[in-house]
Amino acid sequence: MDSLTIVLPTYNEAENLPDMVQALWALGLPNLRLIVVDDSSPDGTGQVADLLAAQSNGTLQVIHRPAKSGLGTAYVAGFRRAVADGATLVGQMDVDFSHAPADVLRLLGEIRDCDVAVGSRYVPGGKLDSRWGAGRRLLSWWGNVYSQALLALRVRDATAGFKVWRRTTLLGMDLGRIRSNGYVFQVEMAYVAQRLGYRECEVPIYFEDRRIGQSKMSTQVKLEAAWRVFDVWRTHHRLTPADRLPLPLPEQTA
Ligand SMILES: Nc1nc2c(ncn2[C@@H]2O[C@H](COP(=O)(O)OP(=O)(O)OP(=O)(O)O)[C@@H](O)[C@H]2O)c(=O)[nH]1
Ligand SMILES: [Mg+2]
Repeated sequence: MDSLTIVLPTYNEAENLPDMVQALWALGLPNLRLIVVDDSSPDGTGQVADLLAAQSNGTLQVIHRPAKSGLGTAYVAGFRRAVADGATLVGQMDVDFSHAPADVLRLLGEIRDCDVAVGSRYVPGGKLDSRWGAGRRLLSWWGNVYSQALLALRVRDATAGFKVWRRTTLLGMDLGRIRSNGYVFQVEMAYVAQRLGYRECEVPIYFEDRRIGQSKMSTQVKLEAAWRVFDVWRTHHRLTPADRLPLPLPEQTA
């Protein structure tokens, strides 16, 4: 039976985290574990996470990092821990309710036939919150078109951050290859998975604007991210399935 560990990166999500954890526990998944990766959030998210861990019977653990160090390295740290702890499936999602907890079940339905299941805003049935202004929509759309054109990405939602990975995919990809830390992290993971020949399946999702808390998004951040996509191409465009990291023998049947 599969065991799912969801990695939850947090920076100033003290108001969202308890509700998100409750909503995930309420899914009733038998082997669900959670890993919160908090970067010493000034709003005390780390302490909130510790309290949740104390009530979790060991099913929630917290990685505390000393300073804000970016989404990408937070996920890599969480993924490594989840794999080391034996998770067969590893999830990633935002804690601000942009990703609906119930959609975890839909991603789990899809992962049976794929190596990574991707919650996608840009496949038929997927949708962006109507509260997103024209400027942000345009940037998101442009970031996608640009990434797809440069990298010939098959996934429609290049910057998707709601995914379920097979542990064998993460092991074969070799997380040590991943260089990006901000929004380009999602693009880099999608590109490396594609170059290595992993099957990526997209599930349409509705992406809601963050419920509580301040947006940390700025136009400058997105423009810079789009520029860094070129670096992703430069670093990985020669990868082929032969470059997968060989799996240790017991993993080959996992
Ligand atoms: N540990 C850690 N988590 C982060 C960092 N930056 C963002 N996060 C978390 O990553 C998830 C996605 O970040 P968001 O800030 O929601 O990104 P966004 O959805 O593009 O932007 P807004 O929702 O408008 O702020 C959230 O759970 C954040 O709390 C970081 O540097 N370190
Ligand atoms: Mg958000």
